[in-house]
Amino acid sequence: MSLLTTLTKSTADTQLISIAKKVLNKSRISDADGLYLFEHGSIGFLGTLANHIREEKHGDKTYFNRNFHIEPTNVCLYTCTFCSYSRLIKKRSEGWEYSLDDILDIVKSYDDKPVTEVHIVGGVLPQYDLEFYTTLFSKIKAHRPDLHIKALTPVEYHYIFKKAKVSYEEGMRLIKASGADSMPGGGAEIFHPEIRDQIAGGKCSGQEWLDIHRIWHELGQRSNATMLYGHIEDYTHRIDHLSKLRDLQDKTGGFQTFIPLKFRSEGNQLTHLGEVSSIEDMKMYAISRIYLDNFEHIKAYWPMIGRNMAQTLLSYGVNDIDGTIDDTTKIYSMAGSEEQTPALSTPQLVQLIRAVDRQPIERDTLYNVVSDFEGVTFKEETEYKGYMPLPVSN
Ligand code: V47
Ligand code: SF4
Repeated sequence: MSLLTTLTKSTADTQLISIAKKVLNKSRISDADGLYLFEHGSIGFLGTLANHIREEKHGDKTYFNRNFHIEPTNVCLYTCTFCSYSRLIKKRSEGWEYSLDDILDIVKSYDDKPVTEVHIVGGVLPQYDLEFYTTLFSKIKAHRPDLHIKALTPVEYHYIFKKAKVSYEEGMRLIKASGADSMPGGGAEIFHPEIRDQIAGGKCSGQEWLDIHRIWHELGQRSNATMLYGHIEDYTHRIDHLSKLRDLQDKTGGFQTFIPLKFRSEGNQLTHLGEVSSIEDMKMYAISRIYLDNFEHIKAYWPMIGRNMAQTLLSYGVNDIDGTIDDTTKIYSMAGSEEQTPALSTPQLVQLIRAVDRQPIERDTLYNVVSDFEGVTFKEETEYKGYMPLPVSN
């Protein structure tokens, strides 16, 4: 039975079928189609379509990398209402503020480990300025040239360039020259000012976020994109966000991965909203895969969504689950994620992917294959056997 026949049997909705036909004919869906999918697409319908695209692009290949995070500080000038991690300047004694040497010591502590990427992102504070970061990146590169530096978001860049009185173009050139290799997808939240002003007021606008990524791409560099969903936005804001990303990607082709980030509600000013259901998560990932036809990869970041859900999402358009992490990020454990000490060894990640009949591929940040684990088995005691019990927190 063809996929279209299967889909036609699953719904009597002719508009859904006409969207499916576009997808199967590799035509782009419109914003109105995207909205229709959010409003009327069943989880079975969306999953089938998204999985078809995922398997056409990547087969069963599921990517991860060996990485660690450094969060220079959790003290922040801004007061994003969804953020559980930051401490206001007036309460800075409750947080941490690493010096340049502290950060270099963390990098050095990985000297004997086969990691390929360091992900650096944190709060915004005056002492972490353009000079601090260019010095930091050049010292990391001098110490370990093969370590890919994925660092900072337009939120930090906008702030440090303004403070240094340099244009975005000049600032990004200096950042590139100092050794930063790529930019993570954070700080995007929801671009639409109606929502952004309420949840992330004061930091860079949606347009500024897009401008900084465009300039970075024009310098020949790659980056990721995210969207924070499941709080006060509605489906029109989500489509507006996806549409702006798709337009920029048409112009530059510089985005590698799109990462939907589910709002986690513990310990922030939006706790009263609670969290959206797993069904809503599956829809969000599937529609991202269907709508973003010019993005090669869709990532489920397991420390945020939880490892079990990350496995499920591999059938809803996802083909990447980020990396080993090594318990080096606090952003999601502080926001109530299931993953309170996020760290998975390479054998555990391989087993997690194999447990749902997908093919694990270790990649570097730019998706070059490091290992396909063909014929590699791991010792019994390190195996990840499907749905592992989650750590219990008290
Ligand atoms: O920008 C903060 C989000 C982002 C919460 O590019 C929250 O490979 C949900 O962007 N609930 C930072 N989300 C993390 C990020 C990221 C993570 C992993 C990989 C990559 C990549 C990028 O985290 C922030 C914000 O959107 N965030 N608090 C919260 N309570
Ligand atoms: Fe600061 Fe980032 Fe938290 Fe906003 S999300 S308060 S910019 S650390």
